[in-house]
Amino acid sequence: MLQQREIDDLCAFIKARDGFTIIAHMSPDGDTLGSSLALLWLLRKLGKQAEAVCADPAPSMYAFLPLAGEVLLPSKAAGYENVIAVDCADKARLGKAVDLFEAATATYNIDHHPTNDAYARHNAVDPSAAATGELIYRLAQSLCVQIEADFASCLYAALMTDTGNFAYSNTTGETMRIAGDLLDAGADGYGLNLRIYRSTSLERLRLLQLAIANIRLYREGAVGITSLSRAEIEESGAHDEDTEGVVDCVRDIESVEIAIFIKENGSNGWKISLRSKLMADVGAIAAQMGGGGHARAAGYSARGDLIAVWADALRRAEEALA
Ligand SMILES: [Mn+2]
Repeated sequence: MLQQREIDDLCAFIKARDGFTIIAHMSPDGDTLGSSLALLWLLRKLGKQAEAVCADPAPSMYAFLPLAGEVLLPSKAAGYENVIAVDCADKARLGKAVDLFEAATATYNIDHHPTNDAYARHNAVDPSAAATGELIYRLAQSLCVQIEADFASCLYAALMTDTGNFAYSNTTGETMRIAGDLLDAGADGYGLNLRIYRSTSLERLRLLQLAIANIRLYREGAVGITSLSRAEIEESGAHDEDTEGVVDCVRDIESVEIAIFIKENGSNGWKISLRSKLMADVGAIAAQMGGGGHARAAGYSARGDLIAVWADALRRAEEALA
């Protein structure tokens, strides 16, 4: 857990300055968006000038989050002198927003990824936190800001998505205590659950149907792999973001310890998502391949034909099980 002194340093940084550009990571998820929007709300509550920036547009499932309409593409950003990166494990995760980071006079890195390489001038990194949202919550507490419903919903979404709806092994008592406080402050927990977890299109189900048909099991079912080509994604009529969750489908198979989903990105480019259930460290596999993540959830990119990428991922998974 982050020392209170480290949270106090972050408070002092914010109090002493004005003009903040918050940067969420590329291909944004619920934690980076919810945490960035909550931080934007917090800074404005303190009377500070602030903006939130992301290299990629937010997926439509997060468009209903309070302040979500204010997330700017890097080209539209004012670029304030103080930059705070949120939930970004390394500089590359800033994507095109990296120019704003490089141009800043002061930089802060608030994150919870164990692979974080402390790339900013100031770093507040806590791998024991289930979500970066937990750190933003502690920041609000330390700044003595009375939290309101909008802030609470953004942070609840951050915690909810990084813990798989408060179900993954990273969910701690602290996570639940914070979530409880957020509900008391007016977070729309049920509404967020409906929108994020219980809402799907028929096209997405058709996409899952294709992904499920492609599943192959190895090592007495301990390794499960599937893939989706561009053609299959297009055939289903689903959006690219609908591939989120495919890897979890594979992991849910009873015998599977390591689940792998290989998605075609562009010409001969593949994005590999990894999950493990109990023992295997898939973060280590991703790190070998220049990717990142945690022991239970990680990812990397690869080039080449599908057969080679598949065989390589299988070999690494087998090694991780050994
Ligand atoms: Mn996160």
